[in-house]
Amino acid sequence: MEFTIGIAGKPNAGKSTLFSSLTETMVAIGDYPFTTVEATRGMAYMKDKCPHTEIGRQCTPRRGKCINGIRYIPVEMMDVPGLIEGASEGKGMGNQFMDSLREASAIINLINPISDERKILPPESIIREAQEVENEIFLWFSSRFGSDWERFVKKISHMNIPAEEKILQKASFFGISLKDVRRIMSETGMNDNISLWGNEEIMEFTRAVMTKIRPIKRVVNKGDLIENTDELRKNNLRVISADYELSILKAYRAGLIRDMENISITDRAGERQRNALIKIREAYEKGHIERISSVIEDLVRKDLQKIVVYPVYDENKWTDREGNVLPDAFLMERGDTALDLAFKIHTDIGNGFIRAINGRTRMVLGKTYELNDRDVIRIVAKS
Ligand SMILES: Nc1nc2c(ncn2[C@@H]2O[C@H](COP(=O)(O)OP(=O)(O)OP(=O)(O)O)[C@@H](O)[C@H]2O)c(=O)[nH]1
Ligand SMILES: [Mg+2]
Repeated sequence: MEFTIGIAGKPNAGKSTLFSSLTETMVAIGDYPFTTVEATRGMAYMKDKCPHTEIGRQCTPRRGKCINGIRYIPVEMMDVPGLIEGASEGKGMGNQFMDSLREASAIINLINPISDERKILPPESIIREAQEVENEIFLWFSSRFGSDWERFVKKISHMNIPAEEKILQKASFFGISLKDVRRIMSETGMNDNISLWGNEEIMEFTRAVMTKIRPIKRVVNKGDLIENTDELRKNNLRVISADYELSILKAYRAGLIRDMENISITDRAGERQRNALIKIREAYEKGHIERISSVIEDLVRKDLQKIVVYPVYDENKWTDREGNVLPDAFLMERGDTALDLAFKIHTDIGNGFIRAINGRTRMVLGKTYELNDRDVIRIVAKS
């Protein structure tokens, strides 16, 4: 899986609760620190209005699902053990699992707004909690990125490759691409002779990776316990309730609600269940807290600048060779071209690219055509 969102945060923040609700897999949840002892992966979904509604034929997704015209595009989630101050030096659950965070395309920094004394923290403390976690991740990344620097410099000094490719030799630690390296170098104006980098440059590069390529989203959990979330939201913090999300999932599974979006209650819910669900629904309607799905949607579409593209083999019927309607939904980067899509489908299709065709307008598109969100595209290639 190439696209993963990691859920990081201090112990007890509710990471596993959130993970369970998103991936519909039950993992250990506990009111004590370090319930989770290793990174766990699972599948969640990002929603998109499925283009199949435009042609009136139900799609057949190869991966993910489509319900009531909403396409659920797979996004991998990673639940990570709690991070504490000093984790980058091996405190708490240590740091071996922090390595798994570098495989994440983005990180949700889940913040617990409740103190050890079970009081609601003031906004300043909540922000400080968020900074501490980010600092630990930063320290871990920069120390690992900067490790064995002299040997690395010696190794590349004999290599006859462009400066940015030299940087990539080391930066591949972050799993980033040459395109990412180029972007960082042009936006930071750092010296491109990596042989001359010292501690300062190592930290600057790490920081650029964490802000530009691997964004960290601050999300305050347990919003169900916070009376007024205005101040938090004014400080650019998103407020959710993993507990409510999990209740909604359970209610849906038990047939107490018709759908997970609108929380429309069925006759199967008893009075107590109905009241609990109404309370949950009202919290969202008041805008006091928001659904995790909209946080993830913003993370993917706005912070990571992703778009969804639907490749097809038949531009008229929007099917693959076997007649499956809109079988794939790819997350691509804004700015990616028709050629990038061809390579994403298969290296041979990329190498044999002849032209692309827009499934809506039937217009012929060249290699450099810049993909739009929700494009339906056929690639014609030499076979
Ligand atoms: N009120 C409330 N409690 C929550 C919420 N989310 C989680 N909790 C509770 O917080 C406690 C910790 O939840 P976990 O999901 O185990 O937390 P974690 O971040 O995975 O903890 P570690 O694995 O120890 O790092 C549990 O008692 C949960 O029931 C929430 O949104 N609201
Ligand atoms: Mg946990």
